[in-house]
Amino acid sequence: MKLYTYPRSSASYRVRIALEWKGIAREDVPVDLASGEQLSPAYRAENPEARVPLLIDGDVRLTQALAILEYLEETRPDPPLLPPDAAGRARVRQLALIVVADTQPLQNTGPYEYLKDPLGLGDAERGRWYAHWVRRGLAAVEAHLADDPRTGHFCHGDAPTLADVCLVPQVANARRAGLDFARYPNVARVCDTAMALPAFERAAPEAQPGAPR
Ligand SMILES: N[C@@H](CCC(=O)N[C@@H](CS)C(=O)NCC(=O)O)C(=O)O
Repeated sequence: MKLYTYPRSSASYRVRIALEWKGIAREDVPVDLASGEQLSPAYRAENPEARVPLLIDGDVRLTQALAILEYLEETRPDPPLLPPDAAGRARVRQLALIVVADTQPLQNTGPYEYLKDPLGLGDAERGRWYAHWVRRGLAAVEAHLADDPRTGHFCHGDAPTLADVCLVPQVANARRAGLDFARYPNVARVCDTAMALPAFERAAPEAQPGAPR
């Protein structure tokens, strides 16, 4: 399998975690988001969305991390990243989507840069934007985790699921940005538990070749 990836891309990080968890070997193709390589004609020819991740599995080419995660789950179900019951799977997808659909897109590099040029926002205003939307997303996850007896060592029960796979990279971003986690004790707890697992460690940005220090 080939994964077009960037160390600090949280969407790529989700896919790296799932591949590591399921023991699937991969070849990484680095795409340097810091220099805007994703916007180059050469990369757009690979992925017209001009974003990472892109996964190639034989004849299958997939973008959108959640679609990739579901594909991996269906084609390599062991070890699972979704619970056995329909309501549990829906809860896991609900938690994952708070991150994937409602949080990460608002702090992603492309939109974040657009706030500066052409919209003209300074670093302080952009920082407020970032913190506002990430806090709102984390608060939503925190409320669900705190209120539900199905929360365990991880977001859903005592084994990692796609919810943890999506939450951990978002939390890593937020910690790098210096956000305070005192208001999100359950989020912090499940992420610390997950990050201590070897599969999650191997997928982390700092464990990737060429990762920025
Ligand atoms: N919805 C997509 C988001 C992909 C995405 O936003 N990737 C980011 C890195 S985490 C990216 O490539 N950003 C570069 C840009 O927006 O120019 C997914 O979940 O895969």
